[in-house]
Amino acid sequence: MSLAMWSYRLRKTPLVALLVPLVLVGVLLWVFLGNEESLLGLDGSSISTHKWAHESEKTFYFPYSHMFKTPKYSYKKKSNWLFSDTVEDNIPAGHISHYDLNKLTSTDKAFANKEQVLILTPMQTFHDQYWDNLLQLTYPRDLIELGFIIPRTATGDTALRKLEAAVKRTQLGKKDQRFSKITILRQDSQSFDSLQEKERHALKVQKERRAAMALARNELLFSTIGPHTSWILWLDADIIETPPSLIQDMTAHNKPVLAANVYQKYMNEETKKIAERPYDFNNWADSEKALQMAAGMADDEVLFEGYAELPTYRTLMAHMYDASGSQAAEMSLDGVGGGCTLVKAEVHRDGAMFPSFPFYHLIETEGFAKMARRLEYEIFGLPNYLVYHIEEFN
Ligand SMILES: Nc1nc2c(ncn2[C@@H]2O[C@H](COP(=O)(O)OP(=O)(O)O)[C@@H](O)[C@H]2O)c(=O)[nH]1
Ligand SMILES: [Mg+2]
Repeated sequence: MSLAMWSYRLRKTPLVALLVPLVLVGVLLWVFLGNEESLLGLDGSSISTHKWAHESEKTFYFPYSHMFKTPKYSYKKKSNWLFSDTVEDNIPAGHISHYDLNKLTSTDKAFANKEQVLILTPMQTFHDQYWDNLLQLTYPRDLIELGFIIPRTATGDTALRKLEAAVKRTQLGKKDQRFSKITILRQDSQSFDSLQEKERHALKVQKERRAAMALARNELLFSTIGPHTSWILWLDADIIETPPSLIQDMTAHNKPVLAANVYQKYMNEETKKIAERPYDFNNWADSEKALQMAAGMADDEVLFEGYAELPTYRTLMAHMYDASGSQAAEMSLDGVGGGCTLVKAEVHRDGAMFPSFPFYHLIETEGFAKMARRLEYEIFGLPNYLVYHIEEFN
């Protein structure tokens, strides 16, 4: 049909002349773009019936099209399919990830099931022995992610420099010896620069210091936990000796929260020999007396453990060590420390965090234990399974 003819028809019957091409365009759009499903699975359908993006992809393209080379998915509708192959908002491969949390396990066979472990360490000081101990763990490193949070202080700067050097050495080494991922955060919240052991443990600074530690732990946890994380191992930067099979041993107990017994090796000045003493008193089982003390406290008061001026009569795991007993012996706990404590990721995922405020008169790791209990998770400790805190000379 010539152009003159079209303009004649258009004048005579404008409606038909306009409708024909419009219907044609409509049909073409329907053929090529019909049946688009949500790529992000946000269309309200159940996750179990949800199709993976590539399964529901119905893209038409001509063989000479550049579309063969471009990534599969786009947030943008491909309405410009005919004249332009370039889609501005391309999504790189792997950009959309689906995780079925029902299939994420944390079991007594963590190693066999290839369960991923996230080791989290708030770090004020970097100790070579901490890193060496980490490297001697026998759980496969491709199943281990590491996360650190370092205070914004002068000691933190030094720790960061040393940590980065250690990370570089390990991650540039043999490929199969590398950790699967390492995250280093600088702390956003307040920190206490280089308090000496005595000052640090003085009762009057506890509430502030432990509140700051709680914030640091939360920042670290919520920035690093992933949808693939099965377990979280809280391991303080001054834990310098653990059994090589630490992760296998602790996961084998299959407990929601499980604390190892933190001891300290020190030089006994009298015998001139290395001796051992209990270190972490935050792993405890409640007592009637402590519950009564808490009941009589003002809302914002916190009950701390391990202070003579506040006798709680709680059962301290640190004092329950029996050298002749089984390493696998368990005891039920109500409070935990963060020295070496294994947590099923679902406990944190369900919302158990480290309160920086008095929670049932408890704070930080002990408050976390209380919160986990309120979420109906059980908490255990291993009185005969020892890990060692560094000896501090101050
Ligand atoms: N991010 C961060 N970590 C800290 C801070 N203070 C201590 N830490 C780390 O937190 C953990 C526990 O602290 P620490 O002072 O050893 O407590 P203690 O063992 O209970 O006396 C250790 O790994 C420290 O290196 C801080 O202000 N910020
Ligand atoms: Mg310590």
